[in-house]
Amino acid sequence: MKKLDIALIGVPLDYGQSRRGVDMGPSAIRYAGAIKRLEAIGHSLTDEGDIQVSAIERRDREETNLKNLEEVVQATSKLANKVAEVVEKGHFPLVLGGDHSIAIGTIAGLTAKYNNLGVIWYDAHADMNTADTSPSGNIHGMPLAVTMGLGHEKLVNIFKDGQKVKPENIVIIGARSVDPGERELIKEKGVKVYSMHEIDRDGMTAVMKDAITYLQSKNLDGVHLSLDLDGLDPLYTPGVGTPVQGGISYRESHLAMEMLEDSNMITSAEFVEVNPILDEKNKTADVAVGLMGSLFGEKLL
Ligand code: HAR
Ligand code: MN
Ligand code: MN
Ligand code: MN
Repeated sequence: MKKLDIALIGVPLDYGQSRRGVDMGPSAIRYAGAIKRLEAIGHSLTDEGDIQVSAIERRDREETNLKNLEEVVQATSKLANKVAEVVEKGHFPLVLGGDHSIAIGTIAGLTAKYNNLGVIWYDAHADMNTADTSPSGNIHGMPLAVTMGLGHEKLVNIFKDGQKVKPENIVIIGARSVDPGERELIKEKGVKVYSMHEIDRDGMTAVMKDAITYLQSKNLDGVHLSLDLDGLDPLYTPGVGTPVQGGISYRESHLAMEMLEDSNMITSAEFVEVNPILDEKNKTADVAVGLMGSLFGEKLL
């Protein structure tokens, strides 16, 4: 693989959901050796540190069912600016979460460089709720809808107004917990979904080949990988806030990363939802770093 200038950006945000601890994800992933691992492959890496996340003290909070909306808007806006800055310098952004609401900022910032961006959403969930369909009010269940231009205007208009990615440029892999409103939106917008059913039936090799061919047909100028560690089975990644049984295996996930590396299409990535409080001896962060190894060109032999 060609040598990259990777810019590592931590986002210690846990306001997009209701279980504390995922804000320690960036530390856990750094502790698991992300930097050394990527440098050993031959890439050069700059640690840009963490985006500042703060609780907002104000009385005039807008009436909304979205939890911690102001905090998420502020943190993701800062992240979008940072991602835009590094991507314009020619670096490969590697963003460490934090809960999955951070993808709103990452993807918004990427539009500074990419005009026809593709997104691979590796996740047990579709994350395509809006305020109207969300069963929880948790913003980490909404980033993919926001990216398509649907949802609260404060989220949709981060960095620049409106839609950031076309629905037909999105591929979801690993879905097995999809809410009724999300299911409707998937159909209505024509989002490509490889659920656990397709992975079981056809195998990960066929699924990834198909996903890659699909995205290659879209004339994209970049592809972002948004990897939620709950896409894997909780057997391998127990340290996540919303585990769902029956997920993608460890080996299938490595294979998927290796096939993406072979495709040469990935231009940015993020690893989210690592919660060290819920984890077993940093196992989930270790898996995240291992997958980064495969994605960035580590070879077994
Ligand atoms: N679909 C549910 C909701 O919107 C659960 C979402 C959980 N999301 C994540 N990210 N962990 O994938 O509340
Ligand atoms: Mn916190
Ligand atoms: Mn997610
Ligand atoms: Mn998820």
